[in-house]
Amino acid sequence: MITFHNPLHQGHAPVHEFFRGERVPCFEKPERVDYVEGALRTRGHAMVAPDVDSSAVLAQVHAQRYLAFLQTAWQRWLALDPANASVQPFPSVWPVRTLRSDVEPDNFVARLGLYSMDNGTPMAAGTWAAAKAGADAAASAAARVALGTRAAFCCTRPPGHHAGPDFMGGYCFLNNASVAAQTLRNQGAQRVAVLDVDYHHGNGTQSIFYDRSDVLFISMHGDPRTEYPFYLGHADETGQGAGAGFNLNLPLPAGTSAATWFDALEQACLRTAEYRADGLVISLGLDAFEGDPISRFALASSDFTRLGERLARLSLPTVFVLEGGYAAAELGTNAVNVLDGFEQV
Ligand code: Q9C
Ligand code: ZN
Repeated sequence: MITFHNPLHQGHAPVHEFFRGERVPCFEKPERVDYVEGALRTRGHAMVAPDVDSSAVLAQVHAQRYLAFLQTAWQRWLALDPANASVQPFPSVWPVRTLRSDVEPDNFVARLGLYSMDNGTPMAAGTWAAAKAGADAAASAAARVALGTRAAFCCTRPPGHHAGPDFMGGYCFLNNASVAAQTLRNQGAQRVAVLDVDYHHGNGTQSIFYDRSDVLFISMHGDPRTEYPFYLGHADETGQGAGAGFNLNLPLPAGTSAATWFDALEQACLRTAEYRADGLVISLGLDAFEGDPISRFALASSDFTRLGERLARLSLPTVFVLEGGYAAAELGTNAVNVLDGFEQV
């Protein structure tokens, strides 16, 4: 399957994140994509550089002031103190209920809080460049599919599905799956389904399309009562306004078996067919894997082949976008199993 890779992903290499108050090494690390690229090469998949500038479509799915913040964040961080070059910025204050989010504070760390949902999304010097090149790869994959290629894979990090219209979170900065879906729409698709199979609810993608009927969002994920992102992803979130009925959440308890997971996938596929989608975006998180260090589903590597086979049977132009998955050494096998399963049907 033609794969658009991210030539700048290694520039996004924060060192640590927080876990229970302690600094721990980042789970979302460059080796993840190195493993996927290695497996793509070994198993004969073509890899090409992005050939589309996503700037215009980014402005359709993200707020302009958020994009401006992200693009200049590292410069502003260094302007506070040149020694910050070797320090990771983290937010420490957030505009929760009753506080104002319409006024951008001048203070950099306050602004970081305004544009963050958590303290789990560290930045580094190359974060903007990496995130932007990833969005370019997503736009490129979607544009290729819009031109008639059956399917394409956007192999990128940082991931995207937790990033909302105007905030980062969950290791995500720019919502690559939304960029892909919006690109399909811009290039002629009437109804695009986004199916998110990452272990974590795709809160950002849900929010971006929540009031729209031209993009159906479906997510199968760990129940937010116990799993990140905690504050979105319940079954009663079905869309609003014109988007009423075009959002489907399938939360599953932590510990859910592969058999039950595939029952949920069946529901997701039936809804996609009923919607009469003419384009499909898969938010391909691989953290439903039994070996994932921060997630609690139980898919085996062979189940990813089965996932690809089932998705192929939808017979839709399909864009795969890499999301999470933290069992780094197994990511290559699991990602390429999905693609090969898809292509074998
Ligand atoms: N220290 C994606 O899979 N919490 N994001 C991790 C472990 C955040 C996952 C806690 C999980 C975010 C794209
Ligand atoms: Zn995830």
